[in-house]
Amino acid sequence: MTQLNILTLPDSRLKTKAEPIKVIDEAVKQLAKDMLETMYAAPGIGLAATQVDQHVRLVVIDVSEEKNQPLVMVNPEIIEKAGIQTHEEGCLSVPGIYAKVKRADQIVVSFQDLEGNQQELAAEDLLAVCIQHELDHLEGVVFLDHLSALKRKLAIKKLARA
Ligand code: GNR
Ligand code: NI
Repeated sequence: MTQLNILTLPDSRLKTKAEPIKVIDEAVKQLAKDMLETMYAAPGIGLAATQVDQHVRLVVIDVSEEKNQPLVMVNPEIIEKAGIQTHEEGCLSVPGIYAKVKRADQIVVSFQDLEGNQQELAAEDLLAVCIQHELDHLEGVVFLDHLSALKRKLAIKKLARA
């Protein structure tokens, strides 16, 4: 069991843009495993490598009730988006803060699995929210960045008080 340290705001490393993964080697596989353990322990429904200070394009997700459907995405890219949904979001890197965010309702994401096979996944509802939230982290973006300046300011104040 390896639980990784999760960066929290206002840590500026959360603003780092992640680099593509060129080779899926043992280190990448170990990082994915450690990220899954860290996500389940948190607990959370997703985790991006950025949040554990590894600036590579790797995310792990499990939105299932039973926590038995891990998804590992290497170099994920959203290739289609449709509709709009509003969902209350939280983030392990922004503890204790929750806010409604508007995102696409249906997406198609293309990625490589840990065997290097190219995959495409169509997602909607919470899974689509989570994928978009995790891909944002790889760009150095957190959900607060989607809020109005006023709401963001209030959230950051609340975070600072805690
Ligand atoms: O655990 C998490 N829950 C969550 C709820 C609504 C929208 C997005 C998320 S992702 C979050 C874990 C996290 O911070 N991933 O980056
Ligand atoms: Ni997050």
